[in-house]
Amino acid sequence: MTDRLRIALQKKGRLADDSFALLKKCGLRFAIRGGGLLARVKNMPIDLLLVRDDDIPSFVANDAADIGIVGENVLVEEQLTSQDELNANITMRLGFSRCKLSLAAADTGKVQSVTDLNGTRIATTYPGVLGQYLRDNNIKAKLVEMKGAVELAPSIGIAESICDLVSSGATLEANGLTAFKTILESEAVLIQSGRELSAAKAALLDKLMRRIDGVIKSAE
Ligand code: PRT
Ligand code: ZN
Repeated sequence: MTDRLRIALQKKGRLADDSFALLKKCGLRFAIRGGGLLARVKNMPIDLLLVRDDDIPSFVANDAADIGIVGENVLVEEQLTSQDELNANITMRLGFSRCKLSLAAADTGKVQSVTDLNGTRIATTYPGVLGQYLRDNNIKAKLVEMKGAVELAPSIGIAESICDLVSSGATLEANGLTAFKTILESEAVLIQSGRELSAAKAALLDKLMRRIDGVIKSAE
């Protein structure tokens, strides 16, 4: 069993660059090259596992990584949809990649607010979070699960509204949609399982978390 601390990170995408930058500000020296799944930190016993963001919660839960950096939206979705209870929880909020998971619809359509959702179809890539919201609010609507391009669903006639991530709002606007309800606010988070780490790893993680905290505070 390796005694290097394993951190799962998004390889490429909206979380990747800020995750790398945060770790570099914490003093980790590493180089990300195309292709590889693994990057070794040169000056500390840490390995970076470079994966798709969707795989990060299960990597942490299943002991392929000790900690991970992922969007809270992805963690919560995994928690709500995984077969067994997911052994991965937030240990620190990181303050970047902020976005909202919002319900949105066309200004001209029949859905203008949450009260109009009963009996309609909602397109989403977040069936777990949306399903939970609908159950909690006693709304009976049909989920249309998509893998992407959710914002096109109303115009192609497969749903009356959508539930998707929003940051600037430009995508909604470009598709003639307006957000009418936020069901989850998200940011990048550090996640960890409930498993105990070796004393050496625990000490290193403690040091890393204090540095992350310092970096976040100095940016405020
Ligand atoms: O390849 P991989 O699976 O790793 O990446 P991915 O394509 O699944 O995810 P990626 O890189 O797009 O996003 C990673 C994480 O960034 C998300 O899980 C969120 O936590 C966070 N994030 C922050 C966002 C956004 N902002 C965001 N705006 N993720 C996606 N979007 C999309 C949104 O789905 C919509 O299509 O951007 C569009 C809306 O953006 P605006 O600015 O037009 O509102
Ligand atoms: Zn993804």
